[in-house]
Amino acid sequence: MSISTAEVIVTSPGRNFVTLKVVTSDGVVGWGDATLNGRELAVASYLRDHLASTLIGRDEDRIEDTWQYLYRGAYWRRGPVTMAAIAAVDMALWDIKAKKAGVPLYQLLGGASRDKLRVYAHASGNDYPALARAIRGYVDEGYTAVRIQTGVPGLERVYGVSDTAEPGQRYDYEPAHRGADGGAATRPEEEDWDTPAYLRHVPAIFEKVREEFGPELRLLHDAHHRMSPIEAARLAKSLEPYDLFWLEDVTPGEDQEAFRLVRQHSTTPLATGEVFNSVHDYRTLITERLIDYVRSAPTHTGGVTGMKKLLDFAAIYGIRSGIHGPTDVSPVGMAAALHLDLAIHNFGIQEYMPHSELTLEAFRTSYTFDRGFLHPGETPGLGVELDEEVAARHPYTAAYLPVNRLLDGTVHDW
Ligand code: EZ4
Ligand code: CO
Repeated sequence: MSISTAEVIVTSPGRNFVTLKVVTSDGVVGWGDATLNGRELAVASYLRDHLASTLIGRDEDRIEDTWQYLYRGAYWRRGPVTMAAIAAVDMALWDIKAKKAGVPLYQLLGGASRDKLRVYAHASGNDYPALARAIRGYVDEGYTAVRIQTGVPGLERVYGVSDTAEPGQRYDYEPAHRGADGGAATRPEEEDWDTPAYLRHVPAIFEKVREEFGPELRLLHDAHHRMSPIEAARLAKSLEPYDLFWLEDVTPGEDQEAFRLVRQHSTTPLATGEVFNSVHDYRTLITERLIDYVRSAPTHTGGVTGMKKLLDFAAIYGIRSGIHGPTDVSPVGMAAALHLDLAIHNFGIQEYMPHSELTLEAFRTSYTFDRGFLHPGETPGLGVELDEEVAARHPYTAAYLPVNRLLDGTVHDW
């Protein structure tokens, strides 16, 4: 048997997604996610214009060979666009293989290593009362781990804080913005940033959260790449009394050696890697044990095959998974993450930002959520199918992540 067609579907049911549909000569359909937030069409072109024709006639069962063909064979290696494109092909082939075997994908990855997957939710608020309401809502729903993002006095809009922090609307945080009236954006919006104000404010918020919610709730925080190494060290140290599950992206990840300084000063567990796209991006971080959790997602790291290489490498050093699960990873990419999470031994936690109703009308999922835990489900394959009619009703609408500036106008990391 062989691959007959490989079609790219770009759709915007609530937000933009790039999906690959692979069909075999005997009619088995496989789905892959290649969504790269704000750069969707670059990946769609890579898939359509450069990969699709090379897939036709290939044996769909040769997943590792196809991965190496696309990775080594392109000569130009790595990078977010390339690795998202490879990810979509890889996921689709794993989906097909598991459907043909009649088993959920996690069975082909070694079977379940646990019964359910602990997830963390996103709680945010511009001020403490709004944040506390959001946290309370999650605790009441059974969540055992919550990411805390707070507004900072003097800054109008801060990363990770929902514009609609009312109870019941707290899933609305979405960093990519369309243009006026929900139409196509022509350029990114801009946000402002002040590191000293942030460093003063965040520990005070965590102190209140610990006081109100007690010692057991797992607390996480995403610093989103904004600190210099010494500022990052100060933040990690100042949060130590509040016993974080992890502190994420304290400093831009491409400077791996910078984490040595943070590590020397603090025992706060560190997570990084959502913008990485291969195991090589982590080499120093992992071999020197400078982090505790790898944050890559299958969608951005060469699919199930790319992630398995990374997760196994991390496991040797006792480093665990904390797979990126924002709404800009499609339900197909989310399912790939959940099957890996269930199968690997070094699972840590899974990020969970539920998709909007509109997104879930287009992507029919079989993963399930119960009181703070997810399970990928028992449907053969990944367990997600795209309804192409719904997809066709929601055409691509340009949307971009914001650009960040310091208060004097200097461009800063977002
Ligand atoms: O900014 O997914 O941990 N989660 C994050 C996300 C990322 C977006 C970028 O597309 O940092 O909110
Ligand atoms: Co993050």
